[in-house]
Amino acid sequence: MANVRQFVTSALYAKEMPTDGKIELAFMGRSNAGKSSLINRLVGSKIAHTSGTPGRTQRLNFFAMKGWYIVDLPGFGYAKVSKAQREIFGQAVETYLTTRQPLIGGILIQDVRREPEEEELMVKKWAYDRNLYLAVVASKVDKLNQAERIERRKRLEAVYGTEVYFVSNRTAEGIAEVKGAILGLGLAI
Ligand SMILES: Nc1nc2c(ncn2[C@@H]2O[C@H](COP(=O)(O)OP(=O)(O)OP(=O)(O)O)[C@@H](O)[C@H]2O)c(=O)[nH]1
Ligand SMILES: [Mg+2]
Repeated sequence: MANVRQFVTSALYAKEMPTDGKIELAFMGRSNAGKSSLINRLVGSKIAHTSGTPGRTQRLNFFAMKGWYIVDLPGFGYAKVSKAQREIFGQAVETYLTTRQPLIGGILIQDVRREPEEEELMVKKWAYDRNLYLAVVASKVDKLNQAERIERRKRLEAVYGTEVYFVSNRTAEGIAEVKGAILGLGLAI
């Protein structure tokens, strides 16, 4: 199949987004959480730009999978871009998440060392309210030792009230499980 596992387009407004109606899964999370890195790991090649500078992804980036799209969203909670700019993409993301028809759910990525904050809990509420799929992924587990992982898993699963996938985009630990969850939706990568 042509154009699979490739960047397709970046968009802010619905009129710039794909019109073929194929299913979309949104990758969401705080800036620098590792959204783009996770996409690259799942796909097995560097299709999404990653950066040590938070706020790198400032538009909704669409990547074609086999019959569906990964949508890499701008990270929330990023303070260094201008307020006006933040409002523009914040509004665009909100409109996308609340109105987009092909969107079946999201992957919420957070740094395993952080506590979930208001935005993460809002994502959970969004999925619940819209009756959409949500998988929670804790990234950067390579930064923790075994005892810390056990403690963080307990904590994060209690806060989210659901299983949390523990991954390292550096070592690829846990990536197969996230891939399995996506495959379980009938979506092939
Ligand atoms: N050690 C470690 N570093 C990671 C991991 N995942 C991402 N990083 C690093 O964290 C930084 C941010 O990763 P990105 O994937 O660009 O994060 P993002 O969520 O897409 O960020 P924005 O596009 O700014 O919203 C980069 O320097 C990555 O190399 C991980 O699992 N382990
Ligand atoms: Mg990114």
